[in-house]
Amino acid sequence: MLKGRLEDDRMLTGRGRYVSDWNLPGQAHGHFLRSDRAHAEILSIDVESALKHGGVIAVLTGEDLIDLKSLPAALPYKGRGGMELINPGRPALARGRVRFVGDAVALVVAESAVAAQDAAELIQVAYRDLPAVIRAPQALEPGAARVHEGVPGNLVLDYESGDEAKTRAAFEAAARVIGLEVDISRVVGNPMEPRACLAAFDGASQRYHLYACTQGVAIMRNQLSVVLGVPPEAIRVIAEEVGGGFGVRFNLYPEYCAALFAAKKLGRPVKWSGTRAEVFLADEQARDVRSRGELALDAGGRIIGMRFDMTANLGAYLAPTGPFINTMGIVNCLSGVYDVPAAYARIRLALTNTAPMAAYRGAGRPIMSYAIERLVDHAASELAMDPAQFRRKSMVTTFPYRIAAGFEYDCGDFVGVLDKALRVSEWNSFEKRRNESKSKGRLRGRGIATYIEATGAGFAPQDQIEMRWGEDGGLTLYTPTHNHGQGHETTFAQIVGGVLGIAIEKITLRSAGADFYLLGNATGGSRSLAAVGSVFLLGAHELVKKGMALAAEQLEAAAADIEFVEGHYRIKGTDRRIAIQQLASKNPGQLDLQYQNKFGACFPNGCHIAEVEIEPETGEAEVLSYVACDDAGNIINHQIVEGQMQGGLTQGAGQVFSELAVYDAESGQLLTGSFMDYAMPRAGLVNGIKLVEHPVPTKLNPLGAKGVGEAGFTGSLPALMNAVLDALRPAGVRHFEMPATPRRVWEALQAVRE
Ligand code: MCN
Repeated sequence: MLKGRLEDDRMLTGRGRYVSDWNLPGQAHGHFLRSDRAHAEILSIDVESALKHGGVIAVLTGEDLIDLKSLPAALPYKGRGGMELINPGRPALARGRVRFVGDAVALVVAESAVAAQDAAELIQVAYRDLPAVIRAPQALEPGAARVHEGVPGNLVLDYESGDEAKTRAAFEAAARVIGLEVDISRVVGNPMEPRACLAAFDGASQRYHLYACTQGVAIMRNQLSVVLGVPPEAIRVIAEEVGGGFGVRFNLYPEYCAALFAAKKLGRPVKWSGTRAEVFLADEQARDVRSRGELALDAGGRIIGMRFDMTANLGAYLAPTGPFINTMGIVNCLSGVYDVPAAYARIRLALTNTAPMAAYRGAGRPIMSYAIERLVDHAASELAMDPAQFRRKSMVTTFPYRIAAGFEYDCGDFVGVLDKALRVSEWNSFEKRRNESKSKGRLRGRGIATYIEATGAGFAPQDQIEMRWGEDGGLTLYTPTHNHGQGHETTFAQIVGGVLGIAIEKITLRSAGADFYLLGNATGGSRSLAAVGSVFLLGAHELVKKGMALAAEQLEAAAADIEFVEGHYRIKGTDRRIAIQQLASKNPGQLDLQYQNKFGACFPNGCHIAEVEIEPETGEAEVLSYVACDDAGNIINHQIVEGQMQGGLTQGAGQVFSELAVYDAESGQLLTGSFMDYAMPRAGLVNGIKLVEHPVPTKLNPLGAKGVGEAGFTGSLPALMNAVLDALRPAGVRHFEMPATPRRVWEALQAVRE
């Protein structure tokens, strides 16, 4: 069995080339001056002193960048009553107004990064402060301060999904209605590598070159083409190693546009390496949705209707994918794993004076799974029913199943997944463990959550791949996706190597883009394996076919007499054969292949069960066990999938137990702008992890695979919070919002004691 991943050796020995490792001759360095206030009119910007500072080459402000277009953000669908998304636009540098703390106001370009930073401090900006709005519900209140003049009531879209009237009728007919309001808290993605870029313009070819952190070069090139107003062919985007994406490296950012503009204007490459503080202030953030959910139940306790009323915080400007993530991204599995005849969701998308919001691991799906599974759990508790049995009553059992609003689930075994999770978690003996904890003065809770995801359908119409042979018989695979921790170099090589019968060490994976482009989707939506991996599978078979005629010529036989066995073309019934690598070496270029196809969404699902123990005197919670039973269809690499699940569920635990991005409600300052105030999860946070597979292969792609990259997060967010609530309920706590930090838990317990 393969030990580790192909990419590990390079990464662990410091041979990965991240964005800041790139340098170009004659490069200058950039530093961004950022707004220190949430909302203000820019009265004047005095750059005189900065320009006089040693080493400074230029200072650019929004007015200098007037020729750049707004960053794009659009939706292919409308909202309630045909409402169109309002995009107020986002300039690369603030123009006239700043709208959140961290909004880039000026770009200083100097001979060194230090000189650029020092000079930025000499820029005098005269502001006239304006009132700021921070949370979405407040932004939507009548009379709230407007973030953009062109967006009345700060509402960019009133979105709906499902059948409102049918759902209303289901609620009218219900024996009982149970509701719950929850906050899906705001988080900062925090990849290991802060954002960085190296921007250059080649006057001879009139082409822009951008080295940047990205989850896919093709999407960044297309978004840049809109802002720069040049065709995509005039832009080259290069990314080798990217230190984590987690969704917040999917979109184009304004800093990259400003740096490219400066590089062209100044005739010198411009390099910018952001800091952790800038990650907190100016990376896209995520979640921050308030959801009021309701279940309609029949007399037997079966769910007959589900509805949600949500407000989503989109930040100060629309991030390119922000509106999608906060509409379709949330509701596409609106009723979860449940067979609910009537479902409806309304989501109001509001602008606020905070950092723009878009994707973060799960991209909307954890919002839905959290809203559903907290609500379902609450209902079970209200009805004094076992939460697993309550869920089982309403689960989808026959496939294909079209949910009331959204996709058709092609296959699954939700009840089987639930039963396996119950068994492995020793569900039935929980009371014994709870009593043991009680005897030690601790509160033990058990949380269960089911989830289902529609993994990314993909924005691009096709996924193209290419395979090129080297002289040494090595094969290079080119892909539109980008590998930044998911292990694609290993799994894609396993797929292609398996078909071609060549050792995976002979296969290299590259993101297309450095010298040519492939049409296709970036890494996102946990679709790389199921969608692009499937194209590699079919492409590899196509490549074998392509070699038949060449092999026949080589072996001096009729093509019909050739077969392909274990990496060799062989004349049937003889031992005369030639290895595919040898054939490729002898015929340079002739066995290379470009291939394309498109595979859309599929539906990974699972049931997660966690047990937590809380020390009431300190409020500290410990995750004692975590069972994740997941249906990821056929699995290519079990070790990588385990890693993805562990990473995802620990990230979810981070949001449940410690992470929270807080803006001051009055001043709009980010109060959690560093790791001193924003606590990332650590490896020991979730103990006793047991990962159980329950594969139901899908026919939606030739691998029969479903995505796993985000599943851990989507399952763990509600499972862990349900466990916390289950521990706190017997002590009298009825309502509790994330994060379950010791202080907040202690305060909640204290409040009921009092
Ligand atoms: N895999 C498999 N069998 C399956 C499904 C997946 O062997 N049935 C393997 C794949 O081949 C791949 C890995 O598991 O090596 C994840 O595959 P997939 O579910 O297709 O997800 P993507 O590769 O598209 O990754 C994207 C997903 C997302 S959207 C986020 S966000 C995220 C995540 O992956 N960001 C990550 N995991 C991350 N992991 C790391 N280390 N860093 C990030 O930034």
